[in-house]
Amino acid sequence: ATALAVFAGLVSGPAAGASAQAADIAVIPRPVVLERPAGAAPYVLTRSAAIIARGDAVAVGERLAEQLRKSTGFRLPVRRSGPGIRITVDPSADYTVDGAAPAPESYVLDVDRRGVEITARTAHGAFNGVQTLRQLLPAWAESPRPVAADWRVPAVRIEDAPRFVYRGIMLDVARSFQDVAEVKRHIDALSRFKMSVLHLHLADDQGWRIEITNEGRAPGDPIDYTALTRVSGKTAMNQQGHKSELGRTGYYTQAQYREIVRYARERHVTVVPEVDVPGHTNAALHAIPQLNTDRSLPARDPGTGVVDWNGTGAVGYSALDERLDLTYTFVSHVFRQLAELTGGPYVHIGGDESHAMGHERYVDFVTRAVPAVQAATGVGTMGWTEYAEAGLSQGPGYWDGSVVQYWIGSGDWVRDFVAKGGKAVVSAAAASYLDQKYTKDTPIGLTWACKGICDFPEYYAWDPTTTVSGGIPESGVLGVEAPLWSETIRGVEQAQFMAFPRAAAVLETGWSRAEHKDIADFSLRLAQQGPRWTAAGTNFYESPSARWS
Ligand code: TNX
Repeated sequence: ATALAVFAGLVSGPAAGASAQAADIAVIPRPVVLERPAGAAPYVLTRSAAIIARGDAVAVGERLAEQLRKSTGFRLPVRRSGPGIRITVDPSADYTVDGAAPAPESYVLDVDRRGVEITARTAHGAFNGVQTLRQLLPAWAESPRPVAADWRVPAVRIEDAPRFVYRGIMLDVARSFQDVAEVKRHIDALSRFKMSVLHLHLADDQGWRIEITNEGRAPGDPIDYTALTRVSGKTAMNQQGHKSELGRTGYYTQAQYREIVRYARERHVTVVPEVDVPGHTNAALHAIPQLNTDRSLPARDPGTGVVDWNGTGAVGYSALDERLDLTYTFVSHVFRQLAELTGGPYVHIGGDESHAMGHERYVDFVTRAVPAVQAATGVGTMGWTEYAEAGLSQGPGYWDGSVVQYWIGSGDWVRDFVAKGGKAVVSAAAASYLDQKYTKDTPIGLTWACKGICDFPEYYAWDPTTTVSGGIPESGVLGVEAPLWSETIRGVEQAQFMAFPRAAAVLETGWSRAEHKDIADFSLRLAQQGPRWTAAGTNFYESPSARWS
């Protein structure tokens, strides 16, 4: 609380002025409405406190209890009635968010001396309210071990709803593997900031990370899918040109992958699995001989267990053969299993940087592969910018559930894609890539996207409707994402160092209203995340752009 006094005089409100957040309340992402009733006393959580929940609120209450039992050492039973922290999920709950009808993920949170009240129409809304409550408690609330603290929650009224449903973070576990426990730590640390999508980049040139079985193979399909992980689960990025250690090898069994999906779902995070095709496919090509023809581009020998990489970011050298029927058999089988394992609304087919193929061959591939994947999975497809360049000839039905993920390139194609009914997820490399160095002195990371300083202010100062050149309408934006590529990044602590604080900036961009975004206000709120990350054991970069408390 000492640092709070220092900042109290410095709080500069957002453009809206009147609703500036008080310095001792520092919620990220910034809620739509936050009011402090004058003179109201705080709620104090004590040893005898309980969490009150029924029906769909019980699971949300149990999640909160799990964390607070660890940090407070209190028993915190989840009960059906009584005083304490009350969580209500009711599809017809009567409340408004800044005067508007409640959107699906919305919630209201009231705190006064008598207790805490979180009300939402959906469990996801209540979960969001709980993430806000965690940030109203002292930082020690994030501790994995009991701490003696003054567990007070300031009296407040919050009304909140997200601007976009898709607020994503991508982990590249292909270049360097992260195991189930590491992925769970990412889900924990990121869902605190209301991340709603975890995009897993599961296969690339350097490795294949998800078990695919031969079950349900199409008649006559000669491929042994188990070779994907048996061979390419043992390869990873090498360190050429970098100080990084060797990339980590490994893969998820289907049971482990299901465990990730279950863990994510419990925290209202949707998993979007990506297998990158037709480029970035060296790992598949060298595991499956039948995919190699004179038109596929070279499968490299992993030899030492690492795949060569020239250190400058060589990509786009590998490709599936777009003329081969078996290519589509392969793609359909892989994505059908992935969709079944995931149960989410999208599969991501990658589609980036198929440089060696040339445009025409690439368009032929996408034109045939996308409908095949949609038919095999029954869910929507996502692809990187380039896939918009090929999708233009697709027929009826194609655009429903089709999402383009903008990372770089021409805005024209993306705008056209959206105009036809597709949606965009915006993750412009220069404003959201978590693998880029913060400064030239950052010991890990790449530098190609983000020249000079690539710190949280740069990753905060953008809007998904204007970042794509020419602009896209708000209704065409599904949301935002911050991808964490791992050519140079090893394991969860290094990943957290690159993600925080920048991921918090991108997730606020996905959640908060554009007119409420204010870098001075954000920097003050961000500074107060420092002790929370420290208490939680989450690594972060102490950016000189914030005055860490
Ligand atoms: C470009 S972004 C890539 C990735 C690399 C990344 C490194 C995109 C769709 N493709 O293959 O990992 O740059 O920053």
